[in-house]
Amino acid sequence: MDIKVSHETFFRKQLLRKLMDKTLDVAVINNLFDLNVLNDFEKDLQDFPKDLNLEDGYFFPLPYSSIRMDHGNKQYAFQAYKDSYMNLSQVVSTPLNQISKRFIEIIEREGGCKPLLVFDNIKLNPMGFRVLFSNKQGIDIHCENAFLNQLERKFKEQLFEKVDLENAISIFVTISAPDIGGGLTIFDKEWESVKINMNETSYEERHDSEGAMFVNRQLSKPKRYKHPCKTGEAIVFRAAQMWHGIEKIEGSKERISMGCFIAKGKDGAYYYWA
Ligand SMILES: O=C(O)CCC(=O)C(=O)O
Repeated sequence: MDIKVSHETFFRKQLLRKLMDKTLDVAVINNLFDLNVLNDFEKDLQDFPKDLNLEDGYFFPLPYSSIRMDHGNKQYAFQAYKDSYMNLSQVVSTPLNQISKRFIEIIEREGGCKPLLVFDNIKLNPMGFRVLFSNKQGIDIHCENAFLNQLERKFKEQLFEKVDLENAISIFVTISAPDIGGGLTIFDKEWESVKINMNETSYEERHDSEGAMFVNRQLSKPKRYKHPCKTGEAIVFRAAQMWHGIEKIEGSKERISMGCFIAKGKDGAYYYWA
């Protein structure tokens, strides 16, 4: 399978439609953000809660894929998710929040998307930040569906009731690129035919950009689409289905990105969450 890529100047609803129809796999949007609004947020990072600590970086608020069975009962899982978002929305005036507000405006106005999860009528900021450490391994090779077997059951049911979760799209914008590395690799392997659960893979497999994860399971060596990391650029792609990863970060700078997921609702509207 050839990976279908387009280069765009704007984020549009029509683009989402093509990704959802699978007539397109990846869209790169040049300079989605005015680079000036990207300045001056790095010092804020100190104050933000590091909700999901990983070996190679941290995410905040908690991404949906981390609301696992080990969060205990339903109430606790929702509470963890909600608290994490409430913490972020309290730091309203920082540059990081300005950036996410601008991003949300783009997603809602240009993409016609609505927030998926509203708690107690409070519209929380459905945008996730991902900070990847320098000289570390980036983000594991995964597809979002490969976490579904670990999701807290009720939380998962709620998502499935509302949207076509298994065909969700990811959009992320790089707000600070590292000196070297941090590019996105997408493989020509899809969840529909390659169902490997994340908790059945090794760290080494998840960081082998040649595709050991597939070859070790008697699948063909994958074809890849690689896109370098560039500040201000956004990438929109079929993340729930297509296996992908973020390559090793080199040099002295962290890689910082911000993003969310978008899926078609059972009512035909597009919804976003992080
Ligand atoms: O670089 C990012 O922010 C995330 C890339 C990714 O793994 C995703 O969008 O699913």
